Amino acid sequence: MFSELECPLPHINHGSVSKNKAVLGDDITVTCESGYEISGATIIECYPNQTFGENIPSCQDVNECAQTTGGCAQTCTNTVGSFLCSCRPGYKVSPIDQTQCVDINECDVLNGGCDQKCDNNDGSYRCSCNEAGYVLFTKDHTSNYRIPAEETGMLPGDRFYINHSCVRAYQIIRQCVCVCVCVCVCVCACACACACACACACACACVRVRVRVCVRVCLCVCIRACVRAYVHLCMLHVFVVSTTYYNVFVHCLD
Ligand SMILES: [Ca+2]
Repeated sequence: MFSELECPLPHINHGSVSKNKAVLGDDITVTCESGYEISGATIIECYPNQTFGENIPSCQDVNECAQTTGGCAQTCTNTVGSFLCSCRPGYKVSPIDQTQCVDINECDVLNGGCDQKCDNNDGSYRCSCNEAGYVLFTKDHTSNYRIPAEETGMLPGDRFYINHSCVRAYQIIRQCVCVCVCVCVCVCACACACACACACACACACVRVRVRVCVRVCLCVCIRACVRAYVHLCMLHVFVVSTTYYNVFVHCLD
């Protein structure tokens, strides 16, 4: 009896062979696990030198994200032998279908970190201030409030949490200076009495700290003229000096 020449079966990482024994002339088929693809010949033969030759196939990882993003709705990450779907900030993987993403309602947890009002939206949320006299702290120095040196304003719990905190609105200081100038001019003529009355009223409208000077010149001119007229009345006197001529003269009276 001659023993058959056997070929030792190759070890294929992440793969397997179709037989548990191979003798001279046998063909075996190599298959890969899910998530891997074969590199090389699928079928190998047992040769007289009791090997399957030098070109033993191997199983290589399949990059599922390379095509159609692995079926992930948002982000696909390839792993060795598999892949993972993940979601952008503001979304989470759906518990029903792990390739899909659903919105996170941030307002459900600690009111989204908002001081006052929290509005959820698809992929995000928004804080706002609904109490009178308050505004949203959107950046350092909002309404004159400064972020302390030891904080960034970007973390929950910061004294002024950007886009979350509400601070009192900047107080507008109104300061107006009004100046009224009244000028009265009396013009009298002839020794008559003259009286002038002058009144000024100024109004300032200021925005924030601003000094606005309002000058109003009120010119009152009172002219009172007294005219004394002297009228000379003239009377014509005609006397008959003689019967032959007439003598005419003019006599003026006060
Ligand atoms: Ca949201």
